[in-house]
Amino acid sequence: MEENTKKTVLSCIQPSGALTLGNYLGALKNWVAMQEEFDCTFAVADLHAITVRQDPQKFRAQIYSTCALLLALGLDPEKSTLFIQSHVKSHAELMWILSCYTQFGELSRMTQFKDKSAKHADNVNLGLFAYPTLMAADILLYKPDFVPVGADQKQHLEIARDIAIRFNNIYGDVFKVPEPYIPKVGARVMSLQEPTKKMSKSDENVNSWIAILDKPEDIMRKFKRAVTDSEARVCVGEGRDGINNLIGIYSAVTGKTADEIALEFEGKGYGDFKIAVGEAVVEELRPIRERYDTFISDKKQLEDIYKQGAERAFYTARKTASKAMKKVGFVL
Ligand code: ATP
Ligand code: LTN
Repeated sequence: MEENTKKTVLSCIQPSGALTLGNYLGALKNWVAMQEEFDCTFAVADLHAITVRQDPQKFRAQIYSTCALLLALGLDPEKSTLFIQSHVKSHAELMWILSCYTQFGELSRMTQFKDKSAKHADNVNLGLFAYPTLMAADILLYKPDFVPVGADQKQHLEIARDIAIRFNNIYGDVFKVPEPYIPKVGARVMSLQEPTKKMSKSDENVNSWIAILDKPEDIMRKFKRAVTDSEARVCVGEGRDGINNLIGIYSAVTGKTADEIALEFEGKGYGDFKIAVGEAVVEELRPIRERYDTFISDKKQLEDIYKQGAERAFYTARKTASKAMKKVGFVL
């Protein structure tokens, strides 16, 4: 009974590399918290990940690893639906339909497309361009009330909303128009080496990002090397990107406010502060790493979980995809 009254949530993450502290604080930590209050569906977006080249063996390992990590973080298959995107065929199916209701112009304006096509100039493929339409299909299939994403994905969510509204205007009430759910604290974690850029697992400089599964000594080393400024005062300030970022991370992990942090480190140098941030992050991630080891070593259990998840997801997705196709005029 209670289930029916809960608001619904949908989000996905790409298995495109080692997940970072940015992914964790900006997105995943929130997913875990949300499953208490909402009826949640979460997917590993493998279809999205092949918009850039993947080595098949590494890719397969990363898909398993992402599933195990989501479970280690605390996603509970009893409470939430957890599945692999490509296992539910409706995503690719609805994407094609929606692509006929997505305009070339609106996709051309996407910041991520501009960034990624500059970065992979030798492979500016149709999938990379159409990426937001697949994301719209992911979302609209499940009629969620909220879609938690980091700030960098807001533009894509806007397109999903625009497509839904456009489709509904023609065919009636088919899709729910979802709301973004962007966490306030730790919403954007920046690179430890170039703090004006977001922390990204595809950054070639490994010292610029922390992986959730990094060893404690690597985490400490990366924080000690983090770029700051010459002011040597632990407090938030305009243009002090490095220190602002470290304060943001410390705040997201400990729950302390920026003012409390400034007070705690009054009269102390950056060296002490960096060690404190490193230690707080190590302790936050330690239990996750331990649980990950258990999940990744039991393939059978992992398989049972994602297969059951796909069955549950397909039940909802199939209904929405069929409704959309019927409205367009397909013979079903
Ligand atoms: P890539 O570096 O390959 O572009 P990514 O690290 O941005 O990938 P995604 O799979 O695109 O990872 O993002 C997964 C989720 O994590 C998204 O909701 C995104 O907004 C969030 N996220 C990614 N990086 C950060 C960051 N530095 N700070 C906060 N949230 C982030
Ligand atoms: N593009 C997203 C991943 C993603 C997603 C989604 C997020 C794919 N489909 C649907 C929310 C809802 C990203 O985080 N890079």
